[in-house]
Amino acid sequence: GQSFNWDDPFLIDDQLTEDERMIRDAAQAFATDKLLPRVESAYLNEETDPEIFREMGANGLLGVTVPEKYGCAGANYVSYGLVAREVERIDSGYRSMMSVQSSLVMYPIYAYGSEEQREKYLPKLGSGEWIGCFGLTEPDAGSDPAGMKTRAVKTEGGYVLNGSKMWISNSPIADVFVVWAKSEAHGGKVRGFILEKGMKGLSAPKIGGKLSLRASITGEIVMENVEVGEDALLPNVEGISGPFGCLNRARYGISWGVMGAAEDCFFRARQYGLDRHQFKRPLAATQLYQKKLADMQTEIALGLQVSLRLGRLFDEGRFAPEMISIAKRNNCGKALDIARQARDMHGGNGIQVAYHVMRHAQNLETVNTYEGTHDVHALILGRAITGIQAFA
Ligand code: TGC
Ligand code: FAD
Repeated sequence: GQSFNWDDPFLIDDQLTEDERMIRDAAQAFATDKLLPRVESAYLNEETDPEIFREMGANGLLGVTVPEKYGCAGANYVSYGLVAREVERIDSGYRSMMSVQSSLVMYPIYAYGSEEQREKYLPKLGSGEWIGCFGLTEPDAGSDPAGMKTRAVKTEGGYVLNGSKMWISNSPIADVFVVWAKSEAHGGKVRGFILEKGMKGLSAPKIGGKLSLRASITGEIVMENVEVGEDALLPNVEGISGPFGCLNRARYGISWGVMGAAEDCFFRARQYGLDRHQFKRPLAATQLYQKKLADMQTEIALGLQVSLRLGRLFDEGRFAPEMISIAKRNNCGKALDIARQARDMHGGNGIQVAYHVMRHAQNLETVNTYEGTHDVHALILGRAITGIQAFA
């Protein structure tokens, strides 16, 4: 018969191709060697090392689905998900840095950009020489991005942009800004623009004071009469479905990523329970402790299987946004529960940075909120189930 692997109950590893396993192993080695040694001090000091982008690029982890022609791996979506899982096993903030660059900056330039834009930006974003950010959310438009106020007005040679974006990952250190604005010349429809650091009127102040995702820098994007040429416009998409097309990819990656964070919490809680003795026996010998471990194992096994299925559907071009909502919403919610449980199971040590679990739990608060909150994804599904739109 088949033996049971407690850390891979349904043999996910078996369901991967040789190429996928190779990318997964490379990402795991990179994450363990380069990210894990930095994360405690990065988190405590709220410091983001921009060098990480260069290192991720050198290891082929940026824009993994972008074709080799642009200096990227040209791998499939399952591989992208596996990279997210390995990076987020260390920290959700590091995975954010990677997924914003890959899904929210490189993907729209690849999918909606001109050949000139692709050639100009993709190789440097893929190598990590340039850092990208994605500006959709605004102070008064979060769950409802269609309510954005940022405007692009046509001039003789291009556009003038005015507005402000809020909660933008990477923005204070970004070289390239993919920004979404309503364009009067296009009937008020949302259009995408590529802005560059140093443009007159463009600034990106850091947002301090975060108690979550502290290893990933977050900022605003402020645009005061920023003038761009016609070549800054992403020519091949119009309407709010443009940014949503990027979010689909990022949300899919997050569904894998959070399972990596959850696995780290599960593995650590298991080991802690075996090592720590109270009442003259290991914590892991108690029924309550074992039940918690069984719940973690179950939710991780189910969540990974859903992400893998979704990745296969992506690679066949057969995904629907609602499928992504199920995976993003459920995997984030379960990962957050698992991290909180693991924190509790570590007792007092659980509040220490050296034990990692509380950092994961704090990070997952953000991941449960960004890219569509847990409740917003419920409403997307509720609309699909009932045919009734409950947002507004
Ligand atoms: P709705 O009326 O539903 O649709 C308007 C148009 O958009 C199309 N569409 C989609 N297209 C592709 N993919 C999707 N997932 C799509 N969802 C909708 C739709 O077909 C329609 O097209 P058309 O041509 O008929 O006009 O749109 P709505 O304005 O009512 O939106 C509702 C809602 C709540 C679903 C949506 O606004 C939403 O998803 N809100 C959440 C916002 C969000 O996720 N923001 C994320 C910001 S980026 C971020 O957080 C990065 S974090 C860093 C990291 O990833 O690590
Ligand atoms: P709100 O939309 O105000 O929601 C507040 C609460 O109300 C939530 O519980 C929500 O579920 C609920 N709610 C809202 N509408 C409804 C409704 N109709 N019915 C019932 N409940 C509702 N954005 C980017 O564009 N780019 C980025 O790189 C980026 N990075 C981020 C990094 C971090 C660290 C964080 C925290 C956020 C980031 N975001 C980014 C923004 C993120 O996508 C938004 O925070 C998120 O979409 C929620 O919007 P909001 O914060 O305005 O909350």
